[in-house]
Amino acid sequence: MLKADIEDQIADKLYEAERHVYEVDKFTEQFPELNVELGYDIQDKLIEIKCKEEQAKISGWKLGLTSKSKQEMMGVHEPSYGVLLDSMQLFEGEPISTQSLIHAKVEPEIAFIFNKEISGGVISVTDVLDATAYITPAMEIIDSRYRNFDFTLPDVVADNSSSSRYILGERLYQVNDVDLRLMGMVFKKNGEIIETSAGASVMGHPARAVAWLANKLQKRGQRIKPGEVVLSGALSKAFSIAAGDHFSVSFDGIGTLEAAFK
Ligand code: OOG
Repeated sequence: MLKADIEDQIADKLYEAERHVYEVDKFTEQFPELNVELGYDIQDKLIEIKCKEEQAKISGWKLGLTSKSKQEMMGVHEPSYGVLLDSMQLFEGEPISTQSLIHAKVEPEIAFIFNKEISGGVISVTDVLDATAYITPAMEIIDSRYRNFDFTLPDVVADNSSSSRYILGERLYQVNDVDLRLMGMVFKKNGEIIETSAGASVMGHPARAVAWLANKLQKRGQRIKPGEVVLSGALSKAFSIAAGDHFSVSFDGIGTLEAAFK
């Protein structure tokens, strides 16, 4: 077992790496006993530090590694989740500075916004859809604190599943008006199509990924609360960002979201 003070040290090292914009080596090499559950304990500690130091509040959750292309890209074969803080949210139309990012990448996602609590028993896709107030296009900016994005599942979980920033569309859509599985997606970089996909690339149905999250959270005594947002995971692989890049994601039926980097 890892000692609590080692968990504190890992959380601290990840926080400092983000704050001072540098990479660290994955911790499972030094501590082979670091497993996924301990990874989530470290994630909790990291979030506690960030909330305190940045006066931030939890705004929601993100899923990671929910699509085959992301799992293959990262060599990890199970999803993970992380916490979103209000300090991570950026807004469309404001160019995003890459200066405080280590080696960021961007991913197209579908965001769910909840108006009911999801809890009790085994949570299903229907429970998730019933509690969803709105959906909207999203982009997540991930920025692993690990050297060359090289990690195992416990490492990435400890690092809050590589969370860095997120942007949500500002038009909200009713979840019942669309078929999330068949919803087509076109992702463009600097005007060129770099990826096409559909909702079903995320665990067969993006709401299935959210149900997976809700069940996991329940086991750890946490839950998705009304008003919170959930990013349901990338529909494609992640793309590196450089200053001057412009990305846009369009989803069938729910519009386009754009992000410019400087
Ligand atoms: C882990 C986070 C991946 C997604 O949607 O698949 C993720 C990573 O690849 O660094 O957020």
